[in-house]
Amino acid sequence: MSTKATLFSGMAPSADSLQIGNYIGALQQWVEMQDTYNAIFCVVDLHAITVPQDPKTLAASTRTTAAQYIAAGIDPEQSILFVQSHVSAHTELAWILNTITGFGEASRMTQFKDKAAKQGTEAASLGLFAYPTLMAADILLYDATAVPVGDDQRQHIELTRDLGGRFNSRFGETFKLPEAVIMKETARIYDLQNPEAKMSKTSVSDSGVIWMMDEPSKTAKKIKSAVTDDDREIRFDRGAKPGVSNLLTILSAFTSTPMPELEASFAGRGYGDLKSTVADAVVATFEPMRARALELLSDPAELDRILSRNAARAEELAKPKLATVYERVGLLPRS
Ligand code: AQP
Repeated sequence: MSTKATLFSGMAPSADSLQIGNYIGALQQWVEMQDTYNAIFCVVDLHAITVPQDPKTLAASTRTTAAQYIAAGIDPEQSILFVQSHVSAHTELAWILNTITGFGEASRMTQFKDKAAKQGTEAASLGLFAYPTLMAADILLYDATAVPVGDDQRQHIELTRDLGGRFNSRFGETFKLPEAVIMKETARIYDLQNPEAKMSKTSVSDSGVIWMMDEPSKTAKKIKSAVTDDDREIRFDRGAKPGVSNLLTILSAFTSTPMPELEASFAGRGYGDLKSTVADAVVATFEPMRARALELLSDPAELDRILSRNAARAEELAKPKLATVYERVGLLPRS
């Protein structure tokens, strides 16, 4: 690999399509960053099984997520694009990190508290509790210093830095420590029907979620039915006008137009006009991506070959790092 810094990021295949928030908050920016970094993009299937999931659909969702990365512009010849469970060093390093993570330290992770609360704390698994140490392993294995994530992941990057630093001071300099690259402030996208709640792959209602794999007519219909307010003015104000602000955020991301310019261009125009403009912009971007993803999915054997080749590339980097870790910890090498 070159002298470029390494970037690692991933998304969980927790649904049969990514949603527009995943695109604006992550994927769109990954594509912009892949030339600047040695970029590694992972479909984190082992993270997806930390909450109840359907084993009948996981493999298909994993393929679809990978196809969507490629369809959005991730180049699997240039960047490394692979499936987490194909490289066993991730779980092996996660175990080592578990042994140097404090129980109290892990208990402070707010995402665990949020996700556990969704299922009822008693039902939360040990895997969900250990999610942040697996994520730390994902990052530290590759000496990734750039980790583009949403603001909700900041605490996990801090933990990764703490664990990497702790390992280095106990066992000798082994890992580079990452910096979180937090995505733009405006990048958070909210549910179309409930614009106070973050849009999620696992949102309860389908009508509030714009899926990248939805048919264009369905996408347009959902946007045209988005909740707004009784006022008539089009301006960005998350507190007073969450629905309108959400639509403006989407339009700003899809047209690369700064918010004040966008607001000025809608002066005197109505909500119907705003919704049609947003729908056109989203459809224009997603329609060709959906077509490309469907094309890739029509030949699963070829897609699997791409993923397998890329897993080998990832493994080439991960294996020697894991061997160093085992040696530093004092594990007896297998002869
Ligand atoms: N609504 C959103 N707005 C902006 N960014 C978002 N991301 C997710 N939702 C939004 C970003 O997408 C990446 C996805 O990471 P993930 O799949 O590991 O999990 P997540 O953040 O929990 O995503 P979801 O869609 O909400 O999935 P579920 O429902 O499975 O929990 C991250 O970089 C995130 O910031």
